Amino acid sequence: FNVSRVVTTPFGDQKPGTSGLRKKVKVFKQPNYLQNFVQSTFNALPPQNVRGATLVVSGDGRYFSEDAIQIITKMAAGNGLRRVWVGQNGLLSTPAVSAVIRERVGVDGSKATGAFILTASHNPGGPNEDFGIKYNMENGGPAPEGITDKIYENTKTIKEYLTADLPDVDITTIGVTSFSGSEGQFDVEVFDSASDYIKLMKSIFDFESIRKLLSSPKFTFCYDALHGVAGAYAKRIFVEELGAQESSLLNCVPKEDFGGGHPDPNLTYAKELVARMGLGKSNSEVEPPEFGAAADGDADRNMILGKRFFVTPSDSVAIIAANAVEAIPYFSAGLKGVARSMPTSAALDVVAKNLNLKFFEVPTGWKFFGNLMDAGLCSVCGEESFGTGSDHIREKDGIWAVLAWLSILAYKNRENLDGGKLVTVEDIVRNHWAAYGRHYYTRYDYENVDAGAAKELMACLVKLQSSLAEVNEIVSGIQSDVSKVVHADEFEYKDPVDGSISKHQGIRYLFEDGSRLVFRLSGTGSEGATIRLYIEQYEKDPSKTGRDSQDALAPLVAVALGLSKMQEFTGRSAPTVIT
Ligand code: VG1
Ligand code: CO
Repeated sequence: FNVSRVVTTPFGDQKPGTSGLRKKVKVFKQPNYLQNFVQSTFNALPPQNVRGATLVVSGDGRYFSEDAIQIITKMAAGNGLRRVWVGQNGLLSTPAVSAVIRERVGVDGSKATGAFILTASHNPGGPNEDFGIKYNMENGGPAPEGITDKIYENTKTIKEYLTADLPDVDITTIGVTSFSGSEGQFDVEVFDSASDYIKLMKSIFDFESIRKLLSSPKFTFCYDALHGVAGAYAKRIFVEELGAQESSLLNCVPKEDFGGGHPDPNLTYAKELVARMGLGKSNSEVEPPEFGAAADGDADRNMILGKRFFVTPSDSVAIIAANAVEAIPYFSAGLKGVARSMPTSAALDVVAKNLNLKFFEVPTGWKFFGNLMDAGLCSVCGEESFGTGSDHIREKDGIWAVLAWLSILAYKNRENLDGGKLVTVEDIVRNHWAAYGRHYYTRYDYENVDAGAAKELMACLVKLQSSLAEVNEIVSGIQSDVSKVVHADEFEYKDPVDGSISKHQGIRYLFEDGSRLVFRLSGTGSEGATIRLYIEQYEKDPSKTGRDSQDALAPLVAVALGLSKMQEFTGRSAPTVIT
């Protein structure tokens, strides 16, 4: 093949957000748009991660993925990479990409040094929806801010990109295709999307005990992939490996437009699962399953449900941490530490304190957990946004979280499956609250708000922080019975491993009784601004941990809306999504 230099001009809007670059497909389809970002990434990497290197390219299979894979493959050859690895049909979940970078050995003994993950995660897909691209490093984790800043700088000055005149490669068939260029050979290796990931899961969990649980007539199960890439793993893992019934899988055929749905596993968007679990409005006579779970488009998120019961993601990570050592073989030697993102509830903090574990609070986004894990400081971590994971890889992992819950259930029921009453998901959560107290928690999202208005709202909240007296006057004017604000700031994080500092990571109002209000602007949207409001209240008294969460939080919600003048700034009387 021959390599050519193509002249291009910069786009001004290629700043990576919380998790890569996400834009409407129409934006990505502009001539040279994707190429500019890919070349800017190659130019930002150390030379040894480009020349002669092995790159993984795959994603959640959304619309435009196949085109992108062909474009990136040609550019990889043009930039002197030695080989590209592609999951069959271009499918790899985000956690599987992380596992493949860390664990996979190619047919010729090669190892990967990085990946382009093609996904916009939980954002809808299709010609009129979102596409996205993100670069992951040698450790299997998202590029740190040092690299993403450099990529962005490069996108502002780019003048040319390199590409090879290769034919399109067949990504549907497993095998290696070789090409020779003036500087040597270039290979494209298409491999099975699931086998490396399954091997890793088997090394972490006791599949035999989970199989026993899933095959017990007492235990019923349901998994909804929302037509995302989790479908490429669900049948192999839950049905073939663990013996679940095929009818327990919902929407497990990956589709490029997610069947027209919004592949976000929460109570609003995972409608079918929510109804099946008896949480919908129309309560059918069919008895709901004991356990239900869903994933997002790229399968790094998870929602865990019990029969007519919702587990908040903040509780989920705390409960996994509290039970990991007993229930999951990978952790049997103990946890190195635990971590959560700042807006995630403090349920994990209480577990860390009780079990005497190292604890870290990082900004939103998985990239901040990676350094802690690489340094051996953290085993289990999570975010309130339905992200849970561990140091087995450097991404959050939706199927891992389900297997973790199934392991806990299998462990708690190890003597009950043949006789005795099943310990349910709800039992596990209520027992956890009784032991550790409960963190009532909710998040309000105001999506696609005018960007200027959102900025102003945030600026006002920052300004207000200079006078706690004024804040408390406003608070007591709205609700006389909530506790006092004792501290307010903009969250700033100093990475304990490399000392790097991340500023402006969200506005916090901390109350005397441990309650918190947090305001952030989303960094994953593709249109306008999304304001996220996080509301949390701690209840230690076991007699008061059984309340309905929206009831319990109503006074704090009123304070948050009043303090931020939400309606005044955004014109919205209600959030788009409540989780
Ligand atoms: C959101 C979540 C954050 C998560 C990120 C990526 O970011 O809040 O917790 O890490 O999405 O998840 P933001 O900036 O919109 O709040 V995913 O599954 O979209 O890769
Ligand atoms: Co995701």
